[in-house]
Amino acid sequence: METIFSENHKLRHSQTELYGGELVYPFERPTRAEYVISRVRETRLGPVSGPDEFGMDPINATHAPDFVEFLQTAWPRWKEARFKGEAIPAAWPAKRMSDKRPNFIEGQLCYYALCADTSISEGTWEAAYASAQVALTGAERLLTGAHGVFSLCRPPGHHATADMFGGYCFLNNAAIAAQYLRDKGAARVAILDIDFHHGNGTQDIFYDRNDVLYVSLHGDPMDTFPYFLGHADEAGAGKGEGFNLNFPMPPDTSFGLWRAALTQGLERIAEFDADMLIISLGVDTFENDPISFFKLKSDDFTTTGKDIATIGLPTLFIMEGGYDVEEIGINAVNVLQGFEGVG
Ligand code: Q9C
Ligand code: ZN
Repeated sequence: METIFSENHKLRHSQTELYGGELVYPFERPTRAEYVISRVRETRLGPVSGPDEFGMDPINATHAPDFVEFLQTAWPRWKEARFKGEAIPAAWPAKRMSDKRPNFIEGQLCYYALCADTSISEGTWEAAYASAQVALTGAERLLTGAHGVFSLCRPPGHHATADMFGGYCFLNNAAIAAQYLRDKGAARVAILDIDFHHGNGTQDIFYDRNDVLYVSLHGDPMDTFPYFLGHADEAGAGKGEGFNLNFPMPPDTSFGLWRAALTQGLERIAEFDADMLIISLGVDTFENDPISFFKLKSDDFTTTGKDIATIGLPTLFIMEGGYDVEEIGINAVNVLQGFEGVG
């Protein structure tokens, strides 16, 4: 399987994450992508290519142009305002407040943030842009006949909505890729999100549509981030009703329960008759992940890839979460090798 990868991921090197009342070194750090690309090379998964250039149009097809312009300019504007640290949002248009967009950069930062865990820092836009191009290049490979391709995106994307960043995400790589496939002629695209966290951004972007099916397996939002979306009764709206399917699961969920949800999700995708499948590939379901509470073991990721292969769709794997430990490389590549029938 071919891997698409950009060294520009390194331009995202924020030093601060607000976590448990402290400013810590972010869990979403450059070594994550290095663990994964090292494992891709070590296992000789296949060729590694840089991204092609698709420009801004496919980004603006999914995201609000004012939000994209904000992301592009946020860091220089923050510096101009002479704040000492990285740009961390700390106010919200909370219950019964105004939704008017403020003028000052700090106000706009809060306006476009979904939470306070994700600092904007130097190079963030450039890395997010490159990550989206990596996803688009993977999508293009499917259109030209690839059966499986791996877009090693960093930063991740599935928490980003059309007009909000957060949860370590800025541009929604999977959504951008899905929209691109639709615009280039795929009639129906399915997104299966197996990251530990619910992909609130992806769900929100496609919630009222019946041409993109969103299926997610994740930690119950009653117990974990993103807390305010991802419940089982969120089924889609309008003509999108029935095209959103959530499987929230409790703390300590092990592979047996998780795989039963996977099987049901894959059945729904087969019934949907998708032309192409996008996997939001988070490996933070791993038992030793530092911020998550599922109990998958490394071999379970191979089984997951095999299960995904059974529905026989051209599949684009897009990297999402998975933190701290070297096993994120092993686990991500296990899914890909399982899919290819190697593991
Ligand atoms: N204690 C992805 O996996 N952290 N993002 C919130 C709550 C948010 C994870 C902290 C974790 C976001 C792509
Ligand atoms: Zn995650």
